[in-house]
Amino acid sequence: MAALALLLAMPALGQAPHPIPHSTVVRGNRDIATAWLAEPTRRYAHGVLGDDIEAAAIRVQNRDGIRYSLQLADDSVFEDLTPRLADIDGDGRDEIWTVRSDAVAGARLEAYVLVDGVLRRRFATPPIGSGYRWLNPVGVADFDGDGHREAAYVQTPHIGGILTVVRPHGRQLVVVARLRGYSNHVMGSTRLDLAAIADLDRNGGADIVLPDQGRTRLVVISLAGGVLIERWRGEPGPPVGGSLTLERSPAGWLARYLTLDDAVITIEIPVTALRPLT
Ligand SMILES: [Ca+2]
Ligand SMILES: [Ca+2]
Ligand SMILES: [Ca+2]
Repeated sequence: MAALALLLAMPALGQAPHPIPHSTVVRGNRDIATAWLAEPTRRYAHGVLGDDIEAAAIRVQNRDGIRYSLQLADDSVFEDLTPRLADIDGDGRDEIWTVRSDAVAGARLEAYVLVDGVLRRRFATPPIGSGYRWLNPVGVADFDGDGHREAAYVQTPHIGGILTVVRPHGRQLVVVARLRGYSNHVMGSTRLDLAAIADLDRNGGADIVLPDQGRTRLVVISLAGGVLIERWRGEPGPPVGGSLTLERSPAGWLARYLTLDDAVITIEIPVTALRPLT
């Protein structure tokens, strides 16, 4: 277990945030105005995110301009670039979603909250179990349409990626379903956005669009009946490098992504081509 130290709770006084290299400040529309990863460290020599610098702290600014910081007091790091804000438990407050790793147990998905002036860990998955094993978050949504949100990520996207959906149970994030054979990251890249979420067939459950393990085909995956089901697989194309987005089209959806050379590729996903969920 990591020991956590609360360092700061003070007015920002107009100071600019200083996120770690290759990362940005994320902006929220609930209780948290901005959040970012700070305090660069080289103490975890993995280097899959563009350099060997990771973060030792999360910083948050609330709606009143008060800044909070949580610093990892052990040898773990936030092996991530820009945290994500989402409200998985529906209490109207965002959790700050990020990835924490160490050399013994590898990565785990974690969610932090700002409650009563304290920034603290609220939810976490168990670690992968081996050092230098990473995961890349996909997002938070109600994937099966039961009215409760889940979180999704790809475990070990470089070496046999396992799409994993988890849900809160107490302070734990417990596995709902897994499906192997997908990737949402290129080793060494600073781009983390190779997956997208939308309710493609409007059945109330958010669907996941992401590349297969070779990143040459897009697939559509849905959660139904407690299992992940691949419902569509596109034709092979230039490998996905990042910036996957979805927008509606007359026949269904257009998935757009950038290749590693920054070419823009557009793939149509007709709604009628999705395998029905029976
Ligand atoms: Ca919440
Ligand atoms: Ca759900
Ligand atoms: Ca759906």
